[in-house]
Amino acid sequence: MSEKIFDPKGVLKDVENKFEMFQILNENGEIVNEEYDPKLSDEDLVELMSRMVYTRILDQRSISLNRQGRLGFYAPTAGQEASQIASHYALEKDDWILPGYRDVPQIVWHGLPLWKAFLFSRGHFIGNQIPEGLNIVPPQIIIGAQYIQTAGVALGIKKRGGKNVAVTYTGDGGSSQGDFYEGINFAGAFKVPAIFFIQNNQYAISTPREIQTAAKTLAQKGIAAGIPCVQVDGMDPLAVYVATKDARERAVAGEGPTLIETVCYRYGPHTMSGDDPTRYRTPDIDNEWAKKDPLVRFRKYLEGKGLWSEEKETEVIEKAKSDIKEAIKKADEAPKQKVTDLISIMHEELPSNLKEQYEIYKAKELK
Ligand SMILES: Cc1ncc(C[n+]2csc(CCOP(=O)(O)OP(=O)(O)O)c2C)c(N)n1
Repeated sequence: MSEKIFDPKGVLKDVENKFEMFQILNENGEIVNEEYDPKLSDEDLVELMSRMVYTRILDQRSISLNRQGRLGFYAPTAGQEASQIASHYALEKDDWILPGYRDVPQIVWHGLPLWKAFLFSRGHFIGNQIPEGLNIVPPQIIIGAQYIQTAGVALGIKKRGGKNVAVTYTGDGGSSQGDFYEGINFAGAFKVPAIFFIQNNQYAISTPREIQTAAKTLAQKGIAAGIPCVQVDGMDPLAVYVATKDARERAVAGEGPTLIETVCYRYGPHTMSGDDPTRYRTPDIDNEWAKKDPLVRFRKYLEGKGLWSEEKETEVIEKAKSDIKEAIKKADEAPKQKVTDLISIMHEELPSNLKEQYEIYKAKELK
């Protein structure tokens, strides 16, 4: 028995001190945690790096297309490639992904055609029509809502005896929402196969992580829900991959959900809708995080193994650019959306009030 049975402060301290950031590959591209090296095949290492480079280009091009007025809503992803792409790399095709608005790369790598992702950005309903057979839910805009939906999807998987998992992502800000707590609590209580990510990119728009919550880590929030939880270096693709793979294996084995905090950084603005990051962070902070860049450390690691070169990187960049060019062209060919489309795609049979409105708009559109 512990010596002190009344020690609320000590209990908190004990719990918080348990959380150490899990890392395998350091900033210099060196393995620092041999025991957990997933020993991925050369093919996997190259594929993972290729996907991260491709995604960085997709981000750069999306920003520039947005500035040209050719895309609409866009939330930049640079800096979060390890968190997004390496977590996705540990999943299987039949796993369900319930993304937030910044998590478009994961659903693109899960099979969503790029031209549809561009239409999502434009607010076109076709962008939210996920092709049959893809286990993807359209990106959530309401902060945290995807957490409760994920608990529900995972419960469905469990009831059907599925061997897949439901995976979701929110941000550091999202982990302050009621939906966040409800989602992890429900998932824990029903022991459902879910993986919950908090991508702690340090800011919720302009609110820094330090004033978001009194909790020392965001991972520890899993403790109250009684679910396994871990804080991972979100700039380290190998650590993110291993944590995800482990969570997935336990979920599929019937051991329930896991909460993973990936400590990362968003290099760009919150969205392209007008916030100015220089108002809430300094170039020094930016520079500190640039040194941790997931692409830089993974490139060093792969170059050390003779698996990566400038030519290979150029090849990936050119492929990304040509795919993007083709996809934006295809997005441009989508029919202009009409009010009647928005009404009719929501209901198999229209309620009488909408039927009335449908007729009014139909008549207008025929003019
Ligand atoms: C319920 C709700 N409240 C407020 C907003 C407005 N809003 C959009 S993004 C955002 C910040 C989210 O930050 P975080 O969860 O850290 O995710 P990040 O954008 O950094 O990925 C807020 C408050 C919203 N979309 N939904």
